Amino acid sequence: MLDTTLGIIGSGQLGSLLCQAAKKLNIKTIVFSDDEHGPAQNYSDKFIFGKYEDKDKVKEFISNVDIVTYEFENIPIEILKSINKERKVLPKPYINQTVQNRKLEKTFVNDLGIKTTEWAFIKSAEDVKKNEKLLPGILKTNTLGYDGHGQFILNSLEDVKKDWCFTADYILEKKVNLRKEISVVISRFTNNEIYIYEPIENIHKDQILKHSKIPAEITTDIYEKAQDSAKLIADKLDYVGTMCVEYFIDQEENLLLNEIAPRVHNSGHLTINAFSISQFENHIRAVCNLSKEPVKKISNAKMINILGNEIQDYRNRSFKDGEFFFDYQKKKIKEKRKMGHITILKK
Ligand code: AIR
Repeated sequence: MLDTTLGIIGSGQLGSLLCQAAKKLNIKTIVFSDDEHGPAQNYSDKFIFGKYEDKDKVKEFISNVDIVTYEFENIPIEILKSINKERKVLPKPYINQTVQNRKLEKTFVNDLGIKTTEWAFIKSAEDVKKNEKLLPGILKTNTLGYDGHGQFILNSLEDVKKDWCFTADYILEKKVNLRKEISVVISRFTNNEIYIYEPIENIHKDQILKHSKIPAEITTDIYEKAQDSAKLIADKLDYVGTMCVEYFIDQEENLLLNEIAPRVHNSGHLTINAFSISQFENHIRAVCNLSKEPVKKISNAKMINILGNEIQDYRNRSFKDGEFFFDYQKKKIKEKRKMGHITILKK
C-alpha cells in the first residue's frame, strides 16, 4: 500500500521505534498520546496530544490516518472499538480486550491446552483464603498492569493486610520455582503468513526486564513448544502485527505461559540489530498490509535495559563496533524507568 499514513496510539519508546521502522518503509506516522512529552513525537510526522476520551482529538486523529495501531495495551477498550468503526485498528480491539484482562487471557490459553501457572480469580480477602494452596503467590490486578505495577507478593495469608479493600478484580498466581524466563516474538501478516523469531532468554529484576539474549539456552523441546504455542495463539486470535508471548520455565522443565503482549516487546529490541528485519518493521509491514519478506539472522546478541539514572553514564560513553546504544530521550529520569537500551552483537 503506497501513501499510507499509520496512526499509532501511545508515544513511548515502542512508538519511537515503530515510527523509525515506518520511515524506512516510506510510511507516514501520526502519534496520538495523552503524554505531552512522549518521545515518539521526535520521530513521527505529526503528534496529537490529548486525552483518549477527548472526542475532538480522536476525530482529528482518525481524519488524518488510514490505519491505526497501538504501542501500549492499557488503552480504554471503548476508545479502540469506536476508532475501529472508522479506521481499521490492528491488532483487532477484541484481542487487546482479551489479553489485557488476565482472567480472559489465562482462560483463553488454558482452553488451547497451553499451560500457565496455577491461578485463581480473586475479588476479596475471603477468595485469597479459599485459594491458600496458591501461596506463596503473586496477587496481580486483573487489568491495567505492566512492569510490576499493581502486583503484590503474598507469602502467607498474613500478608493480606486488614485495610486492603479489594476495590479491583485480581488474579492470584502460584509462585513458580523458576529456572528461566523466555519470550517468543512473532509477526503475523494479513494473508495469515507468519514470521517467528527464535526464543529470547530474559532476566528480570524487580519485575522489570533487565537483560535479553539470543540464543536462549534451552532444550530443543522447549524451543519448539514455545514457538508452537505462540503460533497457535496468533492463529486463533487471527492476529495481524507483532506480538510477544512470555514464558516461565520451572525447575521441572515445564514451559508455562506467563503473559501475551499484543504489541512489539522490550525483549524483541535486539531484533533491530540482530536480524535483517526487526519486530518493529515486521509489525509495520503486517498492519499496513505489506508482504512478508525473508528475514535473515545477522548475529547472536544481548540487550541490556538502561533504567533510571544509569542513562547519564551511558550518554557519556563511547561505543565499540557491534554495540548499539538507544537513548529514548525521555524528559524525566525516574527510578526504574526504562530510559534506553544497548544491544551488543556477539559472535
Ligand atoms: N511500554 C508499553 N507497555 C509496556 C511498556 N514498557 C512502553 C511503551 C509506553 C512506554 O513504555 O512504549 O509508551 C511508557 O514508558 P514510561 O516510562 O513513560 O512509563
